[in-house]
Amino acid sequence: MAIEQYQRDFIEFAIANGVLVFGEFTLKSGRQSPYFFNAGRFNTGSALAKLGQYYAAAIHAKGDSINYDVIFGPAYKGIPLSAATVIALATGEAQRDVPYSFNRKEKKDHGEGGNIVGAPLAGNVLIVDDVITAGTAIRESIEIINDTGAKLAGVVVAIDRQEKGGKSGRSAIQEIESEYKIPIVAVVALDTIVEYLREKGAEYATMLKAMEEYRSKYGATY
Ligand code: OMP
Repeated sequence: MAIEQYQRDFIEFAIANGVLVFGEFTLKSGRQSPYFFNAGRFNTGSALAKLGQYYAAAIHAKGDSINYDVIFGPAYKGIPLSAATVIALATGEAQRDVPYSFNRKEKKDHGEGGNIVGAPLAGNVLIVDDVITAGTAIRESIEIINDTGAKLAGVVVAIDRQEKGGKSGRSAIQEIESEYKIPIVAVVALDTIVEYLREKGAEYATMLKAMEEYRSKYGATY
């Protein structure tokens, strides 16, 4: 599998910030994972600025296949990610000033009504989130968009863990793409990380072995 230079850079950037870590982790799905991607650790101005550029580049790389008017960041982790992405879209190569919004998790009964904060959810909405494992979080976000009557344009995440989604052996992303007929874009996937570790050789040999074992247990079959 070929790994692109920007993906290598992104993995190194995530490792350097303690975002991509190796060890033993229990996931939301209950699976025991040898790695974890904690986007909350991109917690400085410069890290967030750079992260936004990776998301913008991933969207840009898809060209016309993603047609979006608004970006939506699901609470909580999607909020800074969507803000960083629209800043990068406005100031970077795309030079596009895109409206964005996010949801509140709590119901609000005073002031500005509704659970959506920011730009109105109208037209084609692109969801920006952190990670897809079994797809539960993304399905919840998709429901929020569908409830508003806006159209879902697609989803962009930093990492696709390429794990089996439901009953089929396909990945959660593949299942959601075919169910909702939308594109899902990820900066990197499990395969990219495995390939990166392989390139690094002895330094990451133990992690590589654990990652390959995990992939054979929970990885999607294509
Ligand atoms: P699913 O809802 O199973 O797709 O899991 C995705 C969510 O799990 C993310 O939005 C995170 O809250 C969390 N998560 C991570 O942040 N990083 C990981 O590497 C793995 C998970 C996870 O628990 O699966």
